[in-house]
Amino acid sequence: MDRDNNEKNVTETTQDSRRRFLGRSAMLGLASAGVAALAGCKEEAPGKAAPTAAAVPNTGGAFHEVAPGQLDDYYLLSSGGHSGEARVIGIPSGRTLRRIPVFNVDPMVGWGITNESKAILGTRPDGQLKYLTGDTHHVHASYKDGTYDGKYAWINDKINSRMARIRLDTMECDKITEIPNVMGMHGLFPDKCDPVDKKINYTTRVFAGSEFHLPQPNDGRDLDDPSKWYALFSCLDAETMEVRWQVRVDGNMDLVATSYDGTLAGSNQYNTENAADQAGMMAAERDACVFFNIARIEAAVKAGKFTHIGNSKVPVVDGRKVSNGDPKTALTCYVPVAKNPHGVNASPDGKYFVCSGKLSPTATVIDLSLVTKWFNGELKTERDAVVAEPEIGLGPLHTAFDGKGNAFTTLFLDSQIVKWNVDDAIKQYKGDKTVKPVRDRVDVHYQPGHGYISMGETKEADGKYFNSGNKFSKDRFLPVGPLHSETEQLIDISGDKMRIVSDHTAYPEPHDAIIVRRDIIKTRQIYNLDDFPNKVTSENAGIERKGNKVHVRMMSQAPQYSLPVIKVKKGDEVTLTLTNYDKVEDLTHGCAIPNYNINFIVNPQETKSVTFKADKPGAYWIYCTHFCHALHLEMRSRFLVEA
Ligand code: K7E
Ligand code: RUQ
Ligand code: CUA
Ligand code: CA
Repeated sequence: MDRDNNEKNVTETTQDSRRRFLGRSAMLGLASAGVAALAGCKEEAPGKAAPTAAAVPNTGGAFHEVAPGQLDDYYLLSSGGHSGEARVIGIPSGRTLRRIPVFNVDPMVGWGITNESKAILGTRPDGQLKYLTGDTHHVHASYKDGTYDGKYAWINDKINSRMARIRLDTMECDKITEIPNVMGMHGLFPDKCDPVDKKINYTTRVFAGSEFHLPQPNDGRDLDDPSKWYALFSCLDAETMEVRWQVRVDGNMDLVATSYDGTLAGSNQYNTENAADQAGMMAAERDACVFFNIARIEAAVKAGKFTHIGNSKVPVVDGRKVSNGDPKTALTCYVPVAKNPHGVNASPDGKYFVCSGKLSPTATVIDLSLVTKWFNGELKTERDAVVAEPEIGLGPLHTAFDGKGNAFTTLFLDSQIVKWNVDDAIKQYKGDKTVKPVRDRVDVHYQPGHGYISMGETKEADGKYFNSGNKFSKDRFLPVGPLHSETEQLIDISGDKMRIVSDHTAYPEPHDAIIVRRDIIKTRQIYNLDDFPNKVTSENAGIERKGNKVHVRMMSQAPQYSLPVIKVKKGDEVTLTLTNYDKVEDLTHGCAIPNYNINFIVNPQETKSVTFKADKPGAYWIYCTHFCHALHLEMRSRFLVEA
């Protein structure tokens, strides 16, 4: 389908496009059915690494199908957009395995209801949650030796500028940090090793950009003078999640990428104009990718060359161009890239960052060794670090890599994924007119945002699957009212030609995700009783009163709670702590108290607590919400509130 046709697609009737796509998929169906019959259904042993591209036939076969009872090859860890959550999906099946509440409230888990989750989310002085909203876009996991170590993933909240961490052994959020002095915290990326101490070949920092510039401090000053506002780049400690330092920049920051050698982090900037309106943000012909020299920034912080903003204790160093004129001491380097870029991605060979043009039909390839040369005073201009700028199509957003020298970029306006060869793009940029970097294009349905490849953000990029996260599904699924599901399309990229192998629905609206080989993630089967300092034991179980504070300590073991009756007085402040003594994997119990807005689960050997005011006299049946036993419905306890 050519570009004109595609453009028209966006507005043509459902009837027309439906017919066209039925035709297409019928052909695809025939092709794959034939080869599937010859090749049989390919299955892999659990824990085995994905097969190499050479072993996978390009022209069909059902290798992406996961038969009943079979396990997926990969975990896809996805953001959930303004649902505020994270999601875990099996690839290639597309089956949803888990939804992880992060910035949202989730009554299934009790996230935002239990004391433990409220402590992570943050509360106001009256004990209510500080925020009820979140907007997650980017998920990236911790590294060791240039690949995932399966320990953590980080996810952003663009609305309230928070960074959350998810433990990958329990798939639960364990820390959230609100970043000071920034708004629109969007891109994030962990580092992959230390720039100075080469023994640290794993993640110890997480970087965050910020999209919106602000009066500093944002306390009501300078409201009418946006020219004084600015944005900050932040570095968090991967373990403590504390903000270590911030860098003041010119312009804004969108997404973030890091180099494999730990020396550089970079962020694409679409508002180098520092404009406060849309026309202003599109004024310049070129914007930039700003690079941060991590070792120099940390040396500057150590040497005390920083300031503070308002009440924040975080050291802030100056990364503006005016203060960084000499490359040999500069903390930042602004490499000009095509207009209003969206996305910056690091190639798995460690050599390049690619920024997409968004308002330019090009991708800009930056050679990291040349950025380092610039910082050493050995490169004439920042722009000389650009080694290619191939024309790839309209509305390029995000780029992923197959580990075989090819880049795959989502084209939002063209509704396509374009595959292009990085080395050929570089040759073309040098003047070789015979090479054509673009290798293949495939229509996706429709308007792709993020695209990502199995293990594509690691040195183990395996070039097997590309997931296209499409922003509009239009006619792909049964209509469900004015709000449509989104489409996630899985594309087999193991051969020369891309091939869409399945459509999956997505509840709006996931943005970025990563696809992690399943042998990397090792989840716990049950919790450890002793990890919970407030665990209930046979010694402390029961009801303890101190004035009008009542502490109820209860245990659960299928199909019973340890206390059949709990009696309190109206006006008491009740804390209910529940420890699940079941040891069987997945033998979870729920705990709901009607009319009191209490609902949470306790997994095997886990402890959780809730605190609330017993302000309604009467009898309330505490009941188990999570089907646990043949006598699950009988698993109840009387909560009696005396008038
Ligand atoms: Cu990563 Cu959606 Cu936040 Cu692009 S952004 S699509
Ligand atoms: S009852 S196992 Cu809730 Cu209809 Cu069901
Ligand atoms: Cu315990 Cu259901
Ligand atoms: Ca711009």
